[in-house]
Amino acid sequence: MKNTKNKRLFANAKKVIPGGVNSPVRAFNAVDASPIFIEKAKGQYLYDADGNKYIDYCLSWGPMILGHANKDVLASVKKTMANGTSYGIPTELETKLAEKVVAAFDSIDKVRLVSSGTEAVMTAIRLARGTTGRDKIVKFVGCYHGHVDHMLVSAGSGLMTLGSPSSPGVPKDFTKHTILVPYNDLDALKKAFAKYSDSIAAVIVEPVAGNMGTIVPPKSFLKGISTLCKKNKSLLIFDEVICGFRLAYGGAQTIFGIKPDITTLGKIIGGGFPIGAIGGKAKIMNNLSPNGAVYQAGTLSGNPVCVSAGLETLKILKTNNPYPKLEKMTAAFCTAISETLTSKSVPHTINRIGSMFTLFFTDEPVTDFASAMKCDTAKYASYFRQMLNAGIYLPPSQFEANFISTAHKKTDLNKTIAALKKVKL
Ligand code: KE4
Repeated sequence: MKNTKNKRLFANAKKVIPGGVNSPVRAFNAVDASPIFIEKAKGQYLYDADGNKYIDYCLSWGPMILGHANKDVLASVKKTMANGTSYGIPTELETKLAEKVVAAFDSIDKVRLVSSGTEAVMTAIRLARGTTGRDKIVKFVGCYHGHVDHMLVSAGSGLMTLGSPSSPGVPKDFTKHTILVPYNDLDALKKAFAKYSDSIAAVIVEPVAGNMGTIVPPKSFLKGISTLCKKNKSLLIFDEVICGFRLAYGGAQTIFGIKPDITTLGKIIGGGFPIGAIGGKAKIMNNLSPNGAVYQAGTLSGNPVCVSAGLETLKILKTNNPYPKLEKMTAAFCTAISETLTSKSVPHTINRIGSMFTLFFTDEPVTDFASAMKCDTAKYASYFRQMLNAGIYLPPSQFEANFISTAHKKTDLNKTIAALKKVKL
């Protein structure tokens, strides 16, 4: 693959942007490569500055479930933009998007729109603390909920620890109320409740983890969290920023049949535009300002352009119900990936749910952060680079999820398997 212009653009970017990127993972450090710079994208394809074409399995980290530059989404955005792009004044469009989310999630009566998943999580946690009058938050090791200070915590030793900051710039005091528990470990969660029960405002969880790579927990894990929260009058927050409208039209909670108290959303509901959302029952959501005292605000919250893209995306998902086909296509694809690697005697495991999956280079099951960390990340990096050279764009980290869109065709998957057969691992 020609890479000269990509390299020049990266060198220029690094002069004026920290690390040359606006989000760290895009720098390709985890895969020991120099990033590509995209000039355009259409459907399942990306086209970089050197004219290389790629089949895209990262899909902007999840939002592009309909593929890039979907003609109906663009038409809807163009129509809205002709009337202006931001008013900072309510529009009916926001009500319509909230109505679609309410209709999709039994656990949601009301929705507040914001501009990113991080902002949604930040708001959800403040809302949980304001609603319960409690300070502690339980999160699971390996789950990522955006870069809000009190979620940037790293696990200490031991099964259940009070988080310590995982980033400079986060004062210890900001994480002293964050309790870390291993994912998929209900016993550790029980111990956390036993120790901190009446001070735990909420437990936040990715109902299907996407940030350790994909980890699909047993329903008993999620059910157990819900039971412990109810018993201790703590709130359950499902972070469905990835899962919402990805795994099903009603997200992971619809698949697992569990109703969280608060849900955070993002990515797909913006159709490729900046968005986030917090949803829950009215009795909780009404605590948000201006109804209630829990403050939250945003200049571009509910922006009509972003909302139009989200509305059209959800309309297409509801009308076409692509989920059974995405399930079938992705299942067959993962089987073919596994058969290919088995024929090459490459140790691996694949975790998948619907059109979300991760190929882990390990011979053990990946069920939590500790097992994910046993993966051969050097092998993943080599796999990434070789597949990139073959015109296949994968997430530039072992600890992310791959996605299939409604634009992907069988021929794309076959081309990908053909490229995988040639990879040397
Ligand atoms: P944003 O602030 O990036 O919109 O959303 C934060 C967030 C919250 N919750 C979950 C479960 C998430 O996965 C994310 C962000 N996802 C990452 C990729 N796994 C975004 C990619 C990046 O950081 O560049």
